[in-house]
Amino acid sequence: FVMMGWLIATRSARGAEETDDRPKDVVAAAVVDAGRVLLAQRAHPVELAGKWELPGGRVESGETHAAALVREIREELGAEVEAGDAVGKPVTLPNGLVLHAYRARLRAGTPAALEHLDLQWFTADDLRRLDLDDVVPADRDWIPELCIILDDA
Ligand code: DCP
Repeated sequence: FVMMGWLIATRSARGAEETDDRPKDVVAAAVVDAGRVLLAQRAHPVELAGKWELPGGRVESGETHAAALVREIREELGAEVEAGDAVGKPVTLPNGLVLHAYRARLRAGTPAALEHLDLQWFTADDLRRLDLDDVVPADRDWIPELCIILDDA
């Protein structure tokens, strides 16, 4: 009984983040179609709400980045994509999560804002005009490479 009490006490003393043994990787999709890239406006948390991001989410245990990207876009946008090459360099967040962006091609369906405030297609010129304050901080470094990708498209 003493042992059980100790177990319960140490488990509940730990924060939720320390007991989170999921992979630290987050994947984000640069869906490019007709010379434009799809950005999604975050609904949460408050500090990121209203800011544009490449849609995506956390990789699950045993899942490849490509599979996570396909799953997240299906869940968040209701569309089917195929994952492609990496975009830019991975970005490490202060909380230890590591973000990886990949190009993605639409296979089926029309993206819809199922979990975001809004979706918008951006040309390279639209991206250059975009105020970086309106972009999720971690995604800002990817904007120049996205412009190059769109200029080449
Ligand atoms: N993130 C980011 N830029 C992106 C995508 C994600 O900075 N283009 C960050 C925001 C969060 C973390 O990555 O800190 C996880 O993103 P989401 O909340 O979108 O992912 P999930 O829905 O998978 O997270 P959870 O399962 O924790 O709810």
